[in-house]
Amino acid sequence: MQHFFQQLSTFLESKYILIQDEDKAPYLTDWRKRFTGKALAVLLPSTSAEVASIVRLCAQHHVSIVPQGGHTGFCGGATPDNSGTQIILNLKRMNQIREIDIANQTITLEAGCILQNVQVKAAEQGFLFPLSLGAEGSCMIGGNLATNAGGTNVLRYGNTRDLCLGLEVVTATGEIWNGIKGLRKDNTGYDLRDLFIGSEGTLGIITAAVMKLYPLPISQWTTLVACENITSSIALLNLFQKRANSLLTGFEMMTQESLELNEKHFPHMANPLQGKPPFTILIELSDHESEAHVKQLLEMILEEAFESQLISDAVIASNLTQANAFWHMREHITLAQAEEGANLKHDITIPLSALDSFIQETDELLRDRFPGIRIINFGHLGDGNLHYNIAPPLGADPKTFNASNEKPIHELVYAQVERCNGSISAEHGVGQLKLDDLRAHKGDVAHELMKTLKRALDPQNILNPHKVVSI
Ligand code: FAD
Ligand code: 2HG
Ligand code: ZN
Repeated sequence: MQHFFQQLSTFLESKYILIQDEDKAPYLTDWRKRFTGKALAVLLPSTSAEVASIVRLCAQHHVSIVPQGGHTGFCGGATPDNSGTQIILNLKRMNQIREIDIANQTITLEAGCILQNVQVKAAEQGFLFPLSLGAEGSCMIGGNLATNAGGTNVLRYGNTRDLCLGLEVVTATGEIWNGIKGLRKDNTGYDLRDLFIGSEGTLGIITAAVMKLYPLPISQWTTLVACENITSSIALLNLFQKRANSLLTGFEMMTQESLELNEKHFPHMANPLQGKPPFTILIELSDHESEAHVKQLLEMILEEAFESQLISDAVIASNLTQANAFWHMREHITLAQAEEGANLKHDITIPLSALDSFIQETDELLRDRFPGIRIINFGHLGDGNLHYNIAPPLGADPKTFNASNEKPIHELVYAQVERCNGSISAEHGVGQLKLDDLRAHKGDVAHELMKTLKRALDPQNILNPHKVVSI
């Protein structure tokens, strides 16, 4: 590899080539501490041209590349394998905002921009950048695009894919595809942009993107409501969709069991609703007219919901601090699970019409077969996206429990997902975690087509091999 490093040092400063164990260590383990790998080196380029040179060099020396952003992904996509022969290409130094186009309502930014910084920059110009997720303080736009991240605003603004108009990508042969266009219409053949979005670093390296901006809402109102069951929660969603339409920007669900776990680890985050309701729903309305308008609308819908017995209690946040506290309660469930120890995640989507039967049946099957397990079920109900996570029985050692039960639990849950015509990955992607599950659930035709694309775009299989699909 001496020749490889010699050539590398001709275009990348040595301080951006990390080869010492202590320098590489922070890049080798994912946020969940679920995956750890080894790497030949961690490379930190700052321009698309440097990324392209690295890819060409890797292609020449048959070195495979693991693209990496904030390393907050849940499926091990950004973690290298254990061979010690792969390089990690971390994009964090590519963090420039290239342009904010006011008239076009777009922002052009580099892959290493941290999501929260983008939201702040957009807000400074009076715009909303609607992508929002718990990891926004450390995940990066390139990672968001590569995973097609979802988050809490999908109901109104769509997934990351829906927010993207153009991309710049370094291909597996080290060429730069300049697709940096802020166009809302462009029917010039195959959509290359959509091919790279959600490909988790297996088809190309995203170096920059043009993303949509929206006007900042004038007023937002947040409320927590209590529902007895999932059927009334969905009826409530439909009521809000009918009465508030595009003003509805958030509709998140938390079961009592998931909030109990939250309170155990974060006691200051107690649910303000009375009587520990089975389902707590967080609803957000955003308005461009006036504060009075949206408040009145919210109160009117809640009144109708009470009268129709869809809800039994409601607390409207009286100020921004309280609204933030409601959101923190929702977002801390993931952190509470991490505090509790290793858990089994199922990031699934189910058609809303099948959600009730899915939850009732799957809960029952799991509790029968794995007595004492805790079902930490919460998520983006407005999108039919559940984080249907399983924690071991109280007192059981998570690692021991998972070692013998992980496979049968996944099989049971995914069989139920299949029965309901759902998806085994709503927003977190596939990475290395769900490689086998994807093969089993995608269907042969779709899986073969994915392999055909991978072979065509990355014939040497150097971009994130054995993630998403194995060829
Ligand atoms: P990484 O983890 O670094 O990488 C993810 C994948 O993308 C890997 O396969 C990697 O190889 C590839 N990749 C990274 N950068 C590039 C690039 N420039 N070009 C090509 N490939 C690249 N996800 C959601 O969808 N919704 C949520 O609500 C949500 N909430 C979260 C809350 C918490 C507390 C945490 C820790 C995570 C959450 N996530 C959520 C998961 C995660 O934050 C997202 O998947 C995020 O988009 C990953 O971004 P990242 O920069 O950390 O990517
Ligand atoms: C969320 O919606 C994230 O909070 C994390 O997608 C979900 O912890 C999880 O499983
Ligand atoms: Zn989520």
